[in-house]
Amino acid sequence: MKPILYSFRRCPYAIRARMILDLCGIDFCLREVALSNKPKEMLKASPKGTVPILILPQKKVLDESMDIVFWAIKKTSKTDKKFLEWLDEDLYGRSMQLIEENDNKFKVLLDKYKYCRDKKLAVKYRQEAKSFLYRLNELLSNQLGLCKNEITFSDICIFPFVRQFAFVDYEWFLNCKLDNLNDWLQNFLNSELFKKVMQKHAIYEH
Ligand SMILES: N[C@@H](CCC(=O)N[C@@H](CS)C(=O)NCC(=O)O)C(=O)O
Repeated sequence: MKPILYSFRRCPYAIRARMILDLCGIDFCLREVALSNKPKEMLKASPKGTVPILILPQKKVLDESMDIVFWAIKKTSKTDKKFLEWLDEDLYGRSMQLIEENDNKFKVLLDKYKYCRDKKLAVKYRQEAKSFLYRLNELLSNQLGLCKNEITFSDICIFPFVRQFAFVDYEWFLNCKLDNLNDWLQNFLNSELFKKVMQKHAIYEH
């Protein structure tokens, strides 16, 4: 039996999970949910009701995107040593520092910026979030990925959030002259991996 992934197409945490699962070559059954009408079985498996959720064949439930990421990396590393390197202490430490800042600070400001009705306040949140973008841009000034001279899991885990932020007001983003970050963003947007995980699926009938 394949693992089941409860997902929501545009959710950045779910995009993160789908990209890693696909990159790691893990075959899974996708269940697209409407956040306004979550399947009972999904809520039974994880009452907190967030996506993504991965249900493993032995009914083990992973309901945090980073748990799904590490489960996929460990599973696939048995056959491809490249993924094992992602878990090396130094790379892992630097990656997690960025991902935690993304999830705990940048994402909060992103939501405030994106959903704030007061234009002045929105600009204030955008300004506060900008320093993280500049840091990412700086990291990309002499290497292809955020933590190494190639794309690793931190790039995949953070990209969906930068994408969301950039497209709130793409003209503003372009005016920031975050050229390295914009190139990195465009490479992801044009990748087969991203196009594949963004394919539309009918809502899971329950
Ligand atoms: N820490 C969780 C966060 C997941 C999360 O907040 N997902 C949002 C969608 S982007 C969600 O499901 N929210 C529940 C809702 O809107 O009802 C993770 O990393 O998986």
